[in-house]
Amino acid sequence: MSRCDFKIVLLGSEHVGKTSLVIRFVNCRFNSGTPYQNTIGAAFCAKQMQSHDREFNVGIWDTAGSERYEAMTRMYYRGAHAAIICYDPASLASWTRLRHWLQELRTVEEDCKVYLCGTKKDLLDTGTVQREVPEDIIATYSQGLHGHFLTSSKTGENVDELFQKIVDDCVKDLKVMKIVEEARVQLQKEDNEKNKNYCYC
Ligand SMILES: Nc1nc2c(ncn2[C@@H]2O[C@H](COP(=O)(O)OP(=O)(O)O)[C@@H](O)[C@H]2O)c(=O)[nH]1
Ligand SMILES: [Mg+2]
Repeated sequence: MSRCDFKIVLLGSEHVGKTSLVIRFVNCRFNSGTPYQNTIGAAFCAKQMQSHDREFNVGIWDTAGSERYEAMTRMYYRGAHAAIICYDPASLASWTRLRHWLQELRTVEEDCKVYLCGTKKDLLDTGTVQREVPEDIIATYSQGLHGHFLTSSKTGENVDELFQKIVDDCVKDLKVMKIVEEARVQLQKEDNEKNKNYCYC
């Protein structure tokens, strides 16, 4: 059995740190000093995670964020259980754009759980950059959503916590879990069917 139980999609403007967040979470590393590489269309990766003493296969879609690929990005919202909408606290433009992603997402996947993620916390902590998005605005805006995390892909701070919260929330959601269980049963059936048709002689 290998299909993903949960689908998470990452949204947000170019350069806010979506790809770095996924790489930190999945591969536990940070590519500092390497030249910026725009994600083309979207990239997919998966990770095994635990919640409530059970194992889940989590699929993560990292989208491009560029307007050039927007029509394509919409394809990746479909069926998403959760979305992480990233912004850079030092970039007001990335915050303004966030509303757009939220509206887009809601038109395609009404029930999708939404998490805001302020990126590059290490740069704020060291005073390398100045905060442009006021904290009270973020707090007000996050109220109707499933959570807000301030992360650093460089240090790893709050990255695991963000993904763990998403999976824990999905596991607690009976509607989501019903679909997950049904998909697992279906997959098992298909596996059994394949094995039956296989000739061992
Ligand atoms: N210091 C620091 N730099 C980061 C962090 N996350 C991303 N970056 C840098 O920001 C730039 C854009 O990151 P990337 O993940 O490619 O952004 P994307 O376009 O949203 O996928 C890259 O130069 C990263 O090294 C972080 O947490 N801390
Ligand atoms: Mg990227």
